[in-house]
Amino acid sequence: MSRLALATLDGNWEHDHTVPSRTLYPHQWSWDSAFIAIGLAHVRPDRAWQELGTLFAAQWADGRVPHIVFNPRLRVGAYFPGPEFWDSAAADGAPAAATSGIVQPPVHALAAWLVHRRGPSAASRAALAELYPGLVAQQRYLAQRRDVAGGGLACVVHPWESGLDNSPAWDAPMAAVPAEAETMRAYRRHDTAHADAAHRPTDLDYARYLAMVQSYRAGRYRDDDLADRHPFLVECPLFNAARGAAEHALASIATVVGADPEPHRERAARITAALVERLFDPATGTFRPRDVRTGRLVPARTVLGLTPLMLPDLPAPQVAAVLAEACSARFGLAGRMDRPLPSHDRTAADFDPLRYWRGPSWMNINWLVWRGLRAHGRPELAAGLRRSMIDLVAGAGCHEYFHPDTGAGLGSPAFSWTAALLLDALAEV
Ligand code: 9WN
Repeated sequence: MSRLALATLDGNWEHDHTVPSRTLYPHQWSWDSAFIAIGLAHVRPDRAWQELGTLFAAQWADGRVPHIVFNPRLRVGAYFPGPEFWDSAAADGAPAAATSGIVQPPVHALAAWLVHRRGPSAASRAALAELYPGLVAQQRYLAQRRDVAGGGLACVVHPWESGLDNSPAWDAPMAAVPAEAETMRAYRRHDTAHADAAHRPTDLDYARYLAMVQSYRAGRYRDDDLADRHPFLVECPLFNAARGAAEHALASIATVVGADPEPHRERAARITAALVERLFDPATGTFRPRDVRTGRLVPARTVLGLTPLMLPDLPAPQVAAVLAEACSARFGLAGRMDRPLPSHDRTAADFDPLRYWRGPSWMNINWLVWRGLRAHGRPELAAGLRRSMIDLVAGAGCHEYFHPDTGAGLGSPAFSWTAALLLDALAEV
């Protein structure tokens, strides 16, 4: 199995980065590269550092790490929306490389720390020292430019920033974004040429995705006055838990590179407190995204609500609540479980086992929860989840996502983060 994973990563290597998938996603993606680096650390450590280095070479002057770095060698139309749609060159502080203007969950500091920990050496310490200022700037950007509500949490301005594009979590806030499916007649979607359209977001979803990019792009991707002019502003539990986990990782990195870990610990504590304060609903015992435009928590109970478990300092009552939700029939976590966690509540009326982030199981989310279970001293549950992840890939291969009941592979068949995180799961007992 590790041979298949390695072959998948090697096959997706592209001169200085790894593509998530040769067909569907032929450029470099931000959080994919972090997960990929975690896996590469086991088999190709030099490449792990190069992966992160290439991504951070495209960091914007304001600290944002773009969600896509476009490969200039590819033909126009290799992915939609491509560099011409994003037009990053027209924005202040954009790098020389063409990129998107939005971000993804900041899991990179955690990745850098894990890559180093896998094989500490003079070279890994030098790599950490080189990345550290960029990782700090990434966090500063999110804290200072994206805290639209002023409560200590960063907003996502687009569902693509969450990484869980068409999660039912975004249905309510997306409904307020004016757009019509017919707009898509003017464009050519790339995803539906390579994957089953019935598994992908709909044309109406895509029309709204484009409208949100156009709104942000019209302001040259500036973040001032977002509350007055942007149609989608949501505080996401996964995105903010990743920020907190990043500060914990930065505290560890700081001790290696000779910086002060204390400010990172303080920020981590503030993020965890804000997450509990703003996104935990005591009535249902769940973490849910907050729509900043309406002030309300979204109704859907998705797997996003389990991800704060990745925070080592999550308070005991919230740990207990997340575990109760995870072990309920909604998600099915257990010491012995047939399939990993689905992306959405199995008991919900809109649970869809085939459509992208609306039901299928994904390795990265399961991996994040697995780490959380270990951090919070639940080895039995962690072992059950790990076994289910390994069995899934053993049965279906390194697919992008999986049918949550049958385990059948869906989406791209040679997907990088599935391969990378499998390597990590295999290595850590
Ligand atoms: C848009 C690359 C990316 C992942 C996301 C996943 C999907 C893109 C798309 O693919 O999003 O960014 O075209 O659907 O949702 O998490 O980073 O693998």
